[in-house]
Amino acid sequence: MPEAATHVASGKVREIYALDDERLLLVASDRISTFDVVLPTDIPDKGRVLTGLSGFWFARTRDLVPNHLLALHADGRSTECRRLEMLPIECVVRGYLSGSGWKDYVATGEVCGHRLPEGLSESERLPAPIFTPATKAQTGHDENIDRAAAVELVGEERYDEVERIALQLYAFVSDYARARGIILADTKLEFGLDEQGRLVLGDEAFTPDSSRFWPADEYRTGSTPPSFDKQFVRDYCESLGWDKTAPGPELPADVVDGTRARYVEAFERLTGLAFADYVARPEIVL
Ligand code: PZK
Repeated sequence: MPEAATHVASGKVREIYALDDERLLLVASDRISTFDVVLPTDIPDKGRVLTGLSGFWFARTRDLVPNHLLALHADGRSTECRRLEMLPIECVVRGYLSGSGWKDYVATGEVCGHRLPEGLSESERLPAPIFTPATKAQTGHDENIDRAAAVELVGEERYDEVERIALQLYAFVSDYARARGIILADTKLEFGLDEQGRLVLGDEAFTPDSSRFWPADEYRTGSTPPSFDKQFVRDYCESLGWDKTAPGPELPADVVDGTRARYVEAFERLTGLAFADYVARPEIVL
């Protein structure tokens, strides 16, 4: 990292630094969170896998929407990005009924104002993907909101634009992943505006941390399908009877190795590239 870079923000597993007025440095760590708690044990190369996947999707979706990526650094885990004015909503697209979408459906029959058919099961594929915005909570959990609440935050024209673009992005990536045996159940996107007020895709995109990836051959409804990347960690944590409050448990070597292998497998299946080649030359994803 350059000496002069000043720290701007911390996510649970990522950091942002300012390079200058126009550019940010995003650094993806190897930290992993489960049940909303960051664990004390790193997963080697996790930050590289997420950075490489994000770059891969940014390169393949630029004709749908411009994105903030300026450069992928040789370390494979840090990127230079355009500084944007971020929109104050999380842009979630759901193709399957899971997580908070499932909870809201059970309670109300709706998700973010989308009335859904009766009798759907947990993890069921939706008749069509839906755009389900959420507020950006500073602390605690994002709150799902309906169209009217999101329009209050970004305006009607911008809302219609992010909904249309987010659904197009989901359709492109979910088709791509499905052809490689991976279901993209849902995904969270963040958009910003450039100096001209044009919509730009920011943050990370279509990574295991921002999306639910399920192995297609293990997919079933009626429960939560195994997570492509974090299932070993979740199973291990459940086996301990840990109460899911901080601090989380340290992970044994076999759980670390198995989880690292799952991240690398997700990268290789989705991109068709050898992860070792990415580590040697990160720009191959672009
Ligand atoms: C920005 N975040 C959330 C992400 C963190 C925090 N291109 C951009 N321009 C301006 N601001 C942001 C971005 C991006 N991306 C995103 N906070 C600010 C966030 C990753 C790590 F610590």
